[in-house]
Amino acid sequence: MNTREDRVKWFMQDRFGLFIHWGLYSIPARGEWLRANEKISIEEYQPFFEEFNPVHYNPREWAKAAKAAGQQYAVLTAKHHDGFCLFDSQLTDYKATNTPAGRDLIKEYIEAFRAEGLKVGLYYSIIDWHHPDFPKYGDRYHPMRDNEEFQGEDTHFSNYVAYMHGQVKELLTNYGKIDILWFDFSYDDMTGEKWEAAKLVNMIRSMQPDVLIDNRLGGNIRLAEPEVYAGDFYSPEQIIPPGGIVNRANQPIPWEACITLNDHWGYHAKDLNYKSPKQVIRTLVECVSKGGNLLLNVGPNAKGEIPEQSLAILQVVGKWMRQNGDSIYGCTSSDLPKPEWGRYTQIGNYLYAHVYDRGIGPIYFQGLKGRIKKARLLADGSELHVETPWMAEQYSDIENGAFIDLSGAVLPDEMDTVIELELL
Ligand code: H79
Repeated sequence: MNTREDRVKWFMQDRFGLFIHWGLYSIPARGEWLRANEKISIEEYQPFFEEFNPVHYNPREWAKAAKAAGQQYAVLTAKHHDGFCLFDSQLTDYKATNTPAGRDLIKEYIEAFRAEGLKVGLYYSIIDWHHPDFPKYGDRYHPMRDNEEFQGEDTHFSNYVAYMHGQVKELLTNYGKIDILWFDFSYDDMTGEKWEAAKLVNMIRSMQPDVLIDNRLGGNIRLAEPEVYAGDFYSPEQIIPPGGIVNRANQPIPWEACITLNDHWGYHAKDLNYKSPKQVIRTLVECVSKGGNLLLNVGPNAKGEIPEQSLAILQVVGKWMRQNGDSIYGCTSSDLPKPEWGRYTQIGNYLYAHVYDRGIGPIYFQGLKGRIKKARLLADGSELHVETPWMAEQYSDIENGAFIDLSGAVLPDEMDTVIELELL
């Protein structure tokens, strides 16, 4: 029997993934929520469907950029809230195949990312602002929420549920193994059995027992209620849970923080509020230090290109990851308290000290007296020495601590210098 523990093994090992928000909304370039934010009707949105022609779509390049950044998996929007499908669904005409793009873009994504050795995930919005049987009037997120013409409209929500289940079935049938299904999202009474979530997940598990499913179908993952659709991992959005996440028995629950690089998921031409590479690296380290993953988002433009600002950040992160990946992959939180100068990640006997603030003199490790077998600078493997500073016996609070001399060490970068400590 396949358990969540089995399913999430690779996921907790890999730690770092690429989220990709891409669809018709990349043309107006005001983020993926523009239909709801600006109350844009289907008809007003139609020109983007007729124009969608991503002449520079080359998912092999996306995959190479992700791989070079140290990312091990990706999640692409097969369908976002606007209902537009990047895949060749037989259940709708509202798909990439019928735009000037003229083909199944999900198929190309999956083949490209697989070829680069990355795991592949699909984001699928259970919200759908295009399907005629998805309720419009009064739904607090729907673009047509205030239009009187839809008040009392007789929709048949069960048609939508059948459509949604049918599309999930297509995604699990036509592209080989899918590693993650990332559903988004439940709210108010649009939750759980309203989506026929138990039936949906039973179908998914019967088709692809190993696929990971997020926690947004409406169950409670902390309480595992109901177990069938509570989800394999928790999905904090634009936030890192301060102390990680545990269930009632105090056992850690797998989680993945999804975070944007600027302030939008979908391409936004004027949003240049990008995070720095240093912020991104420290965000990744923070996630791992609290037992979680980071799913870092890019929003390719209408031509199919990842914005150059995003590529530049990924490149710097990748350089750091090549030197310091051992402190990320397979690592998790340490039982030691958060140190003054940065953070810890750990795997078995290997403790990784992420030094953000070197300070003056030797660096101090509370509680590690006599426990350090070897210390090295992770970036270049050079040895560091445990020492006892001059007159240290007169300090008041160091009985259990150890000092490491960094004076001769070249600290390779200011973003996060990692010291690998092999513990006894
Ligand atoms: O797919 C991405 C988002 O489109 C979707 N989930 C991620 C992964 C999402 N973003 N926000 N939400 C779901 C929750 C809703 C937030 C809202 Fe709003 C606040 C909706 C209206 C106010 C954000 C701000 C969206 C429009 C304005």
